[in-house]
Amino acid sequence: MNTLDSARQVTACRVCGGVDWQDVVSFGSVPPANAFLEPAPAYEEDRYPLAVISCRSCRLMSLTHVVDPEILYRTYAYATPASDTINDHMRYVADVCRTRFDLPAGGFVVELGSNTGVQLRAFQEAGLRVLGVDPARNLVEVAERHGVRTLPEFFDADTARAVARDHGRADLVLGRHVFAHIDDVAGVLTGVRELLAPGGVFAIEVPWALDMVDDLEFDTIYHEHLSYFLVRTLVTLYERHGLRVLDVERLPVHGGSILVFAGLESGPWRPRPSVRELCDREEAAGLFGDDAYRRFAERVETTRRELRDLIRGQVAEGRRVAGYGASAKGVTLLNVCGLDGGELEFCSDTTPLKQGKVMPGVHVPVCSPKRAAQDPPDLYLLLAWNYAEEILAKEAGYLGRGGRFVIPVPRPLIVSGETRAA
Ligand code: DWN
Ligand code: ZN
Repeated sequence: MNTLDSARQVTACRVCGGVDWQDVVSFGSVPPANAFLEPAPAYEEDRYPLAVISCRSCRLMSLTHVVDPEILYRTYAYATPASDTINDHMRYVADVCRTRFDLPAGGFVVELGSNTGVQLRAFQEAGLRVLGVDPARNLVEVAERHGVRTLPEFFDADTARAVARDHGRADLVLGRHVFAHIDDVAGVLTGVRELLAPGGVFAIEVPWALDMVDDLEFDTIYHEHLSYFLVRTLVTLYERHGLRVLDVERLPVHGGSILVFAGLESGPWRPRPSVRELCDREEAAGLFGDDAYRRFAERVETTRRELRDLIRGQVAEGRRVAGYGASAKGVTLLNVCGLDGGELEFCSDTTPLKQGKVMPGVHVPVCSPKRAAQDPPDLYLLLAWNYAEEILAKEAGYLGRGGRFVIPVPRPLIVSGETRAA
């Protein structure tokens, strides 16, 4: 298939309609990061251009191409991992959403992109009524099995109206790491407006573009992530759609995220100082001018080269290297750094859906951690670096036996038992 038949090239900015774009980075053509494949002697894969541009009017960073979401999400390989870090985080999100804007006891919570329903279960346990909306049929099945009612749909204005009609207005609409995946943000915000109760709150968690630029998290650039948001860009977007940003909290998950609370313009809440404070930090970091993005692109090039040279050097010296965590970021990192099955023997991952498959583009086989532990490599490239603390603690035995990890960003860093103890 000509892959461009199933991808749309972005012309006008999805936030402000602007057409004056700065080119930021371009990684050539790459397969979708969650398109894991059955092992085969040869592969034919769809690849799509992967490049980021920045709107000079509102400073939305956007991908240049939008892959058809039916291709990306109907069957989805990313299921919320069994991780203390993410479980604790989800409990925190449930608490903060319940308390910060007085969510009524027994209120109604709708989550977009609810995956296997782990986040919603935290609300259920607190006595709230919940409904998930997620297009991935394989994940909806899991959520339903765990007692979380979930519609197998993309969230849009029609879905929102149907939910309001069948279940009533929502006190909280939540979208964790899903809003940056949406092309038609206007349609979704129309739906949110129609679904929210008058005093209701719309909360999203997205990677913060300032953290992404500062910490050089270029591996979070893949086809699912259409937008890289600054707080100020979200303020602009919401204002255009009858919503108001009320509060923003920085959180460490996924390399630095923001939890952004918003309400209806006509609602009872007023913005808190955090909104202005974070906009000021973005301004101070120079993110409303071209230079910051030019510097980002230069630094990305340096890290790409350093990582490739480091890993190839280790292999040339006879060391065995494998990946740890077949994350979407990891797939991107390997593809854009030119590392593949020639360098990495395998990649260990806890997700049953990924085990036994090969990683898109680079065809590194994915195996279970148990299998990996039977024949561990000399060096693990930590492709799930956002869980570094948890993973390094879990792998203390491996480190103690002389094993090492490479944390790839912002600059490749080798961690051994000794450096960790120091
Ligand atoms: O926005 C998105 C984020 C939030 O989640 C999505 N578009 C897709 C996904 O991105 P990701 O795949 O980069 O997410 P994670 O959570 O960083 O992926 C970690 C991977 O590592 C999972 O496949 C599970 C695996 N893992 C592991 O093998 N051992 C994770 C932990 C904690 C472990 O100990
Ligand atoms: Zn714009």
